[in-house]
Amino acid sequence: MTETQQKYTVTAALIYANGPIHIGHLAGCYIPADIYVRYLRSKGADVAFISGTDEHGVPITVKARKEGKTPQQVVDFYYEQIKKSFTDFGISFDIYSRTSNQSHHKVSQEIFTTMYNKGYFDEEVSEQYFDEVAQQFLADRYIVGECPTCANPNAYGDQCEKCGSTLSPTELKNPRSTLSGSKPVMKSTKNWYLPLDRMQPEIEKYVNSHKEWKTNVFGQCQSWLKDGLRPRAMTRDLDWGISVPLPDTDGKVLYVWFDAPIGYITFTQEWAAQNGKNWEDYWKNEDTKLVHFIGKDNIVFHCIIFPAMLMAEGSYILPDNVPAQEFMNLEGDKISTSRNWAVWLHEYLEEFPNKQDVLRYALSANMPESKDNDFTWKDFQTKNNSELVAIYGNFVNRAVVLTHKFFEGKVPARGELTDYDKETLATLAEFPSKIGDSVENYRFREALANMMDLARLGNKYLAETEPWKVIKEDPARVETIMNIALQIAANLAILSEPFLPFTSEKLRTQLGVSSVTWSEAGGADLLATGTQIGEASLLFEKIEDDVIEKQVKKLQESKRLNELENMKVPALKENIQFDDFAKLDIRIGTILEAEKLPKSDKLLKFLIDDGFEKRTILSGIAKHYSPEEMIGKQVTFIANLAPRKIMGIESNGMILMAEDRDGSLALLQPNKKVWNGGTVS
Ligand code: B3M
Ligand code: ZN
Repeated sequence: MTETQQKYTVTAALIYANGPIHIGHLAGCYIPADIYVRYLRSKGADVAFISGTDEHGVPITVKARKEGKTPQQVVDFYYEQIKKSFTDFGISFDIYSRTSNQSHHKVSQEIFTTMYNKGYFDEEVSEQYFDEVAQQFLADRYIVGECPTCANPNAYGDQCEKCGSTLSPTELKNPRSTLSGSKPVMKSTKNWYLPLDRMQPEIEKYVNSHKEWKTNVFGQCQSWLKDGLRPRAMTRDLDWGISVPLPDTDGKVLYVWFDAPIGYITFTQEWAAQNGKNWEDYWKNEDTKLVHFIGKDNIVFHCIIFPAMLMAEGSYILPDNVPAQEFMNLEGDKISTSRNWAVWLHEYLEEFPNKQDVLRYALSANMPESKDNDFTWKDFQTKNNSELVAIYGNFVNRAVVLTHKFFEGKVPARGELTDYDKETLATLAEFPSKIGDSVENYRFREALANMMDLARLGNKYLAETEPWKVIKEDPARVETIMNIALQIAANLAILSEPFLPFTSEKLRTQLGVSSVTWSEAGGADLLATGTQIGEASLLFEKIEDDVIEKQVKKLQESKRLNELENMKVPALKENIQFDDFAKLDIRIGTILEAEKLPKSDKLLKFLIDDGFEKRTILSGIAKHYSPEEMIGKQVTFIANLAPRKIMGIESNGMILMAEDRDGSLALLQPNKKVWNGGTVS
């Protein structure tokens, strides 16, 4: 089989359709997958790039409950939104489908049945947590408790998001139901288990035959294997999901991690049917390479559980590689949907229309390949201004503008070459394989840096040959120089396509380069002499400080609002007896005079008509109320608080205020005017 015919099935994780997508998703899975696929296509490989939404499981039902919608309404909404974001950012899936499709239910049930008939499931009655208030078994994310590994008090029943360990509900300490908050009880139920323990030797052999996997991936598999695999239930007591294709299984569905990866298969079938292909070529042919792009939290499912399912079923190829990424943080903090600490793709596009490539670039340059990484707006700005504008954009612009200036926009002929020209062309020739090697080995940051080195080569070439000076004495020499510069630009248009597809397209249109064939790149004849090139158009534009500051402020504000929303009311004080309360003399009075204390920014001094006489009370509310607005107001105050001297003034009582969650104060007033000196009880 020649290299150009190699078949690839490349998948990108099926994200839960329970929220919009953010930069962490792009950087952690979809951009690397898209770079890889665009590169493979450019090399002439036969690729099926498959993805879609995961529409089952507890994450969906939890969201539905929270929003007061049905699970179907939730997935219908987010499927469309997520799909649109991917299209907007140029993620070039061949199909983007969904696991709630009937076709997928059918395929999942068939695979389950095949495994069942081959005796691959152990039927087991076990005690599971049950919420008596909600009358429901508590699988996966319906239960939280303390993580046995890292003591995170909010670990889920299937996974601790803090330390990444995979859990089962019974391992949690102090479990509580996320439905009702109540303490769950044990109740027996029947489920079907995949005997990973018995399959361990086979799985171990498979994993060990892939020493080339990324260290983070291989390492995580080894630690699982070392701990010893345990049987894992492939069914759940839930009402949302794919029904279990066995008799008497009402109220049970397939485990979401059983059906979700099968989605890759279903969607390939859907795509093949729509495009006159044979899906089995992509899943049942030993020569096809199956590659799963995922985030690190999904490693065990793709490297151990799904391969075990495929082995059990028996007729499928196994994943050839699972290049998992670590996490992308945001401004030094973990991206979090619940805390609204994220840059959402649909919001980004509203604020930076047509700047998809800038985000793709910034995320690729910082891609969390081997460790978690951080996205900051400042770095985003630097990547744009000092790299895309100053290097890529600047080079292309100079090449195009000078060609128009000297040669009316026609590609001049290349004459005799100097040593420096030859050296430059030799360097140029190395780029396709250099970038390609990095991509093939899933080193995307390195690949991107190599691609930018090509733009640097172009800039250096123009800086050293100085066509703007040479034009006066030796116009023929400048023909050669501009020819070479334009050939570099044309190469850049092809070789940057996997990373910057929108820019590449603009540049190809500008230069008249029609194909993106990797094998044509590296040479100096991409542009024929005499070709008319288009006018220079700006590929990137500078992003100013105020634009970046606005984004940082927006993030901080959303964090602040979120903290407020999640704030807990202060704990209750100890009980007191009625007699204790009766000792307080609370009264109503009217403010006659109010003034600021000159040396304090907090205190206001009030003169109050308390029904007997006039009394002075100092109150620390100057930040919340002006003296003017207090005059004439009725207030509630403690009348028998022993006098206190504050800043040399005697205060006789205390005005009562309610404190809001953000610390602002509200005056407590009777809701109709009462007589001054009226008691409160
Ligand atoms: N839906 C988890 C996630 O969205 C899960 C991935 C499934 S991939 C088959 O991160
Ligand atoms: Zn933990």
